[in-house]
Amino acid sequence: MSLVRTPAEIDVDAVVARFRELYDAEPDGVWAAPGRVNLIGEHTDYNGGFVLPIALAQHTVAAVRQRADDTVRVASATVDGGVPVTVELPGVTEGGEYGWAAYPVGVGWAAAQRELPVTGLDIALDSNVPVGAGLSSSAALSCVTARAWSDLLGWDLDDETVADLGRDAENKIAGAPTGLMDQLASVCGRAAHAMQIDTRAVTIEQIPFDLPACGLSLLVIDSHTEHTHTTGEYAERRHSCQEAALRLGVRELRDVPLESLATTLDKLPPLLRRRARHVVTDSARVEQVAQLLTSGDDPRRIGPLLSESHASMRDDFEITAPSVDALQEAALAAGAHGARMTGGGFGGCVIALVDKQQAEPVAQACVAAAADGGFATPTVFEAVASGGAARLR
Ligand code: GAF
Repeated sequence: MSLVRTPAEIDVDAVVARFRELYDAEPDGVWAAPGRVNLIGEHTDYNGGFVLPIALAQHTVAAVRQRADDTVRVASATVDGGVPVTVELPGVTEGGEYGWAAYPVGVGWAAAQRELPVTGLDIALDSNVPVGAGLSSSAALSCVTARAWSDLLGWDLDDETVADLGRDAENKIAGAPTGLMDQLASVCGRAAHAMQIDTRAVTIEQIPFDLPACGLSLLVIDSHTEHTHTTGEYAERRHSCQEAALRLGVRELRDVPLESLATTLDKLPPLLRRRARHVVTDSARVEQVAQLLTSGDDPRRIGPLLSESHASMRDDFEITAPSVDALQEAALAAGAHGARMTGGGFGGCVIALVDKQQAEPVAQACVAAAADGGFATPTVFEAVASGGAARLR
């Protein structure tokens, strides 16, 4: 039996049927927004640097109806046994406790802050984006809500602002101090493309990324070591980067030149030196990977840069985990052209660039390595670069 498994599709009719059952009404429409994997450029987004994500085929689907009042009712097939959570929008404040509902209601809060017209919503959700795996299930949730609210109330926003509503929900209402990469990837994804994002300018270059056409696969190997960005480690890394920039007298680590990196970083104490070195070199690797992909070169050539990025996250930024390191090493030993952890870290997924025929042996090697190390059995699927948040019906 194959170890590389395609996650089950979301049954959109079933989401609509569930909406009718819960709210005794028809939804006004159905929207979807994807999770993402980041090819390279980790923890660079809140330093003004570059990132290179793709939107996944795995997504969150929302059947939504506009209400005449300020109440949001939101139910998910994947949490709380599908029971709706009810939140009154005028009572939503920074620092409030809303559990997972913080992501959808936070979007309403963020829209109100921008003085956009906001009403309540009834929402029924389902998702096949793995939760706690570093694949941006939270961005899929906030962005599907932002897209639906925007369409229903005619907000007429550009994609970057829709993504920013999702980021505000995550930062201010869910309490996770993230950058903007995940929400931009979820809103702006394009099939068979990767997005080179300049996170300072907030500009996106869509780069052709059609691996199947080159006989390649991008495997996502989920370690099942759960992570979250609402705990202290992510915030601590962000704080270290700000501290390093301050000591170096630059606005953000983006402004540290790569050419004189070693001498510039000598001014920092060892820990901050390592943190800054990761950010500056990983942002530079994004540009190198993007350059290789746009030059029409063989995409296999990006492999070593992916693996270098992993080493940098492991040794300098210290955000990998033993289970994740074991999977990365196993994938390389089994013939992957390159492999790295993707996402915020402290667990989550490894991505591995493999020749199509190596997909199964690499998956097998990862399962065996996890067993040897006493780690959870990983699950493996193939990442397919897909479209961003959109109305389905
Ligand atoms: C998480 C965050 F949400 C992103 O903004 C980014 O910082 C990423 O970790 C690390 O690259 O996904």
